[in-house]
Amino acid sequence: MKLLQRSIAVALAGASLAVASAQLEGDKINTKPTSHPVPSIQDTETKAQRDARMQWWREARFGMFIHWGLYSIPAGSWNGKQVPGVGEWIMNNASIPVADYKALAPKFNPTAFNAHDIVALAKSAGMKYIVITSKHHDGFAMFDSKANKFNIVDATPYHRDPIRELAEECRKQGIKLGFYYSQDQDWTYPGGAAYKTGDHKPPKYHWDKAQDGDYATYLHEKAIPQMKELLTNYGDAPAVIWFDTPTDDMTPKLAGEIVALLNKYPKLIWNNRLGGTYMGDTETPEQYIPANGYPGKDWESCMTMNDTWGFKSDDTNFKSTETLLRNLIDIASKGGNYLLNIGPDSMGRVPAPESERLHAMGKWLDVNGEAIYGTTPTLFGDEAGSFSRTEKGKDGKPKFIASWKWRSTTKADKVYIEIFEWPADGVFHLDKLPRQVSGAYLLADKSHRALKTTRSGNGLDVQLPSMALDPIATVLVLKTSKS
Ligand code: H79
Repeated sequence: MKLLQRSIAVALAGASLAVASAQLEGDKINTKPTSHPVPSIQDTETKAQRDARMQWWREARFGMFIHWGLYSIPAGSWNGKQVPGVGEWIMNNASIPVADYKALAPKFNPTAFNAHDIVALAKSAGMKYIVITSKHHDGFAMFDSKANKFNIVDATPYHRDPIRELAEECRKQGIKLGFYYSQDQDWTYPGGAAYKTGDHKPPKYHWDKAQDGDYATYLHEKAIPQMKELLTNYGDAPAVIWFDTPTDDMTPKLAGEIVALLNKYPKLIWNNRLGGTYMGDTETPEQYIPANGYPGKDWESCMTMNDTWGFKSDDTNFKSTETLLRNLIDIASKGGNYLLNIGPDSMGRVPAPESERLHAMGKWLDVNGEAIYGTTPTLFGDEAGSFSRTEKGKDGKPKFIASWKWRSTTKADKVYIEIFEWPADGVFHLDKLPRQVSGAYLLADKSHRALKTTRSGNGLDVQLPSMALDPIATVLVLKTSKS
């Protein structure tokens, strides 16, 4: 069966190859002929079209991820025991039978959820888009679905559609909304995929007979109809579809059926996790920041504030505002976006440590946002750190040792230096200068008082005030010649 599928895929690839090469033009991004049974927008658009489609996303730099679903009820513990691992994985990690997990739905009544307040929180944090879990691996739809009854409107006493409420608020408050949709893993619908944990057995790693079924049937009966609902029922939204955890079950042919649907929405941005060899628009490093970004590619680091995506009552291991802001600046300096997660609880409340940190980040961005939004990567590069000559990372390759003295971002006629470590002698020194500098000031100084600059070798010395203006990062602006 597997072999047969493969030979069909190869035959199809051969057929579309001829078509794709006939369409080749000089300005296409993908100059190699595609082997996709259904060419995606990335296969066919020009570079100029890609740039226009990605523009808002590239300028945004900072987005809010929201992981919210039934898993916020157990909040990390089952039958009185703490279950190790991320909260939204509790069904898999604790091998919860389908019927028992589904029994959470009648208990879900998040009356404290307030779409206005969550959108306002994202805005005050300086975030430019939101991506929310419309369905995670547990298969529970957080939206009104005619395609499947296991959803928040039909299966809970709440009977409301938070995705609709968020879509309306996002439109009112002028912020983009994207939908996370677990297209491949689905632990409560027969045939949905499951990643292996614990002692779950191959080939499907299911833990309940109710999960057995045909994967293509799951896609045709649930995932694809639900994606159609998400793409048609929410006005302007979604601006983004955020796929996750593709398995080998997602063949190029099956993925092509999803791509045919996505292709009807030419403004849509989707990530590299669909599967079936489709590369999507964005690289998606999860819980890390790549040493040098992905030069020439669009990318987004998604990260948690503590150690879970879905709410876990005992996870108080929150990163400091300092770490979160440094991450945002680090990511921007490497040309990526930061998709920072919140995990509302079973009442729909945002945990206070999360909203506090977001407000603090927003305060910094109110003053220093022009050094983040719409910028391009550093013109320097060595400031982020270097690969160790002796230490090896988990992958056996030289370990990247980050340096946290400063970062840099760039605009057409400005170079921004985000200074973390204030120089003891008050002089900020650059070894080299990528452009001619005509002036310098601090963003946090409202009067933009000119700072004294002197050439020093091939570089520059800037005379700073004796104290940093911000305890986390003070932004030095260099006015420069045009790029
Ligand atoms: O939605 C969040 C995660 O639930 C999801 N992606 C982010 C955005 C994700 N699902 N799987 N993975 C990421 C990667 C899989 C990791 C695994 Fe494991 C390691 C699966 C089994 C071992 C982590 C640890 C999950 C269960 C145990």
